[in-house]
Amino acid sequence: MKADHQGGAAATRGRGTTAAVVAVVLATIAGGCAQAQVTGSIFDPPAQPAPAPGRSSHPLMAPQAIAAAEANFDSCIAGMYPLAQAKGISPQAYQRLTAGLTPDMKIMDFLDSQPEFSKPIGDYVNMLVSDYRVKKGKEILAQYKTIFDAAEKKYGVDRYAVAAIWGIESSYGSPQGMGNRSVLRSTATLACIGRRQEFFRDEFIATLQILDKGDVPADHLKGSWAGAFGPTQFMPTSFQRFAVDFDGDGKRNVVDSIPDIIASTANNLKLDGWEFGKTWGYEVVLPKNFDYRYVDRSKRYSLNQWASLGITRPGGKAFPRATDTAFLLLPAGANGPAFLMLPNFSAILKYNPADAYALAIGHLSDRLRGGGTFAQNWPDERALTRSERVEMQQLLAQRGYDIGSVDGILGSKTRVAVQDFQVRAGMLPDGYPSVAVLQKLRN
Ligand SMILES: [Ca+2]
Repeated sequence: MKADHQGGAAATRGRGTTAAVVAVVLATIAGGCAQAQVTGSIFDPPAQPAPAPGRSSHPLMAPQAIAAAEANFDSCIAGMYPLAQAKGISPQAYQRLTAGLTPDMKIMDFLDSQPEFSKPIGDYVNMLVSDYRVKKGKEILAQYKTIFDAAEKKYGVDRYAVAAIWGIESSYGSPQGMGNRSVLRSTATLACIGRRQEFFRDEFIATLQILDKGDVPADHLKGSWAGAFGPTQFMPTSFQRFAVDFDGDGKRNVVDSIPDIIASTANNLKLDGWEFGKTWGYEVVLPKNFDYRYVDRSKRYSLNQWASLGITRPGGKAFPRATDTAFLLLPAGANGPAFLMLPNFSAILKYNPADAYALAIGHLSDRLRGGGTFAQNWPDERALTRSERVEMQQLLAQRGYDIGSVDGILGSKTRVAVQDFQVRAGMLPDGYPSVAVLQKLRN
């Protein structure tokens, strides 16, 4: 699904409620992905005090701007009709579907919240790949075996990956995981108020199309504050691109129809580049004195080449298909597990561009297939808080590094800068923005 990260807690795709905290950390600390999609449920921060609107410095989030947009809501909705018309929605349908719509102002708090998450990344992965999800996922795979058989055959996507997405996104359709806000109201609100209006106009129109066609009954079209819905948390525009009718009733109902849910999610992964018969990645062990400058996702080598650098799998297992290319990822830095990531990891990242989230999906898929837990332990050290991430960027910028904008989102530029700084400071250059690196930068 498309990515559209604008920074801030509220802007990452990532959809299950249990995962609430994950995507922030993942996208900002470990992920470093320049883009991530807004989907919201992951960011409904139930334990967080709601921040005051206007906490970000964006002019459209200023209290006066929000109040003015709220007052203008009806005419904003009316003004979007041409966009709907271009998608074949009649004036009558538009009138009917938008009648009585009011903005959900609570969403502005979510949109602008920037919670401080500093749990270690391993905690998030462990939280996501819970014993419950492993057990429930195996049950789901057995219960819907014939559907998984058919979808796997048609779309060429590993059933365990589809089942893992289902599990990570919503704990297999738990009401809490799916969110309970009207998708139409949420997307209408975000299309007219706040700093993401342009992005959400498309989501709003896509939502109207779903309702106009009757793919999902209106009272079932509920989801996260940002409009992700159903057990695998489709955004409305992603639904339009990827959803399929797999039970043959003429509706693409990714909320109520198990065949449609499974096949649509498989179709999404397929169109995002899933290669059938291959895995997403391998946990690997690095040799002593490894040159950590290879930890760079732009360095893609064959598994053979990686093996020639002394990289092995835990237990000494061989790499199947040694010509597959992969990049080396150390999600928690040199003190944590290492992985060689294959192209299917990138396909999962398109579903949710947060490393730990994608790692959780990959790992859960392995667990569902019967695999074990990771061989290496996650380090106990905490991740940087948001203010520390900002400070790290400021300190790097002061030393002349180009780290992009100072926004607390540690992307690839920051990682490269950290790596270079580590080399100069005599540290292991794993590119990981650790507390130790920050302390060294302060000196
Ligand atoms: Ca259907």
